[in-house]
Amino acid sequence: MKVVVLTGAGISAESGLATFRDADGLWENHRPEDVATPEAFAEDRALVQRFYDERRAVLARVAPNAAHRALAELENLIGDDLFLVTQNIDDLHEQAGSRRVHHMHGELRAAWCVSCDSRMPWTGTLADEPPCPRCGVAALRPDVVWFGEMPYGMDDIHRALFTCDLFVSIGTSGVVYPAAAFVDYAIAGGSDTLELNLERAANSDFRVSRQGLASELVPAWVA
Ligand code: BJW
Repeated sequence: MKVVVLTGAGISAESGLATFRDADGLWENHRPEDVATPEAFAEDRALVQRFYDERRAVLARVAPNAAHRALAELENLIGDDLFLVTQNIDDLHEQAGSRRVHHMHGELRAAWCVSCDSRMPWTGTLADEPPCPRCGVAALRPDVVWFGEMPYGMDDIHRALFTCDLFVSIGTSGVVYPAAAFVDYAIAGGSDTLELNLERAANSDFRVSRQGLASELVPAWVA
């Protein structure tokens, strides 16, 4: 049975990473739509770099939870029949042992040089605008996907969605596209659908929807 799992910020909430749209989701009074855009980066690079520097610092202090571990176990059980796609830019799936993770919104621990188009690991701070180690131009930005930009790996994701038997959405509010439409693509391809989330998401076309903590619902579903 081919399974596509989509995860969002809610799966990392119990590890201590703030979600975007829950009560504590604002950052210095900025909505995600204010800092996660190319326009915000063009207007105030320091503000946006600080937003990601702080999140990188928090990521260094947290660990995966039972939901991440259950998905790593699922990969051990069904191997390539699992297609795990995350909107999250943290690496908690990898830290839990998942080996194939599709980061459709990029990765917090990666930088992208918009001058020479190279990508590189990044664990330090970007706020001091270091030059690119490859081309020497100061044009590094977080390797993440902002509003108005094309998410990564969409061809592979669409293929997986249209050919899966089960689509499972975990810890996402279902308001950000294209991920919010994945449930519709899966239904169009004939797949069954399941939602595991604290509350019913905005895109509630799921055949089954269970409400609760990811750390409880996901291990129970995998077992
Ligand atoms: C728990 C829990 C616990 C809490 N247990 N659950 C109409 C159609 C198509 C596109 C658009 C459209 N209208 C507008 C657009 C464009 C735009 C968009 O969607 N805007 C919306 C605001 C309407 N989309 C884009 O621009 C995207 N690009 C694009 O569309 O390109 C064109 C294209 C067309 C066709 C195909 C392909 C491409 C790009 C979107 C990029 C989003 N980027 C961000 C930032 C990434 C970097 C970073 O992390 O800083 O991605 S914004 C932010 O939102 C981040 C997240 O990945 C994303 C989703 O958030 P998520 O994960 O759902 O978090 P929350 O906080 O919203 O929800 C958490 C949920 O967890 C809640 O439900 C809680 O209840 C739950 N929860 N604790 C279980 N313990």
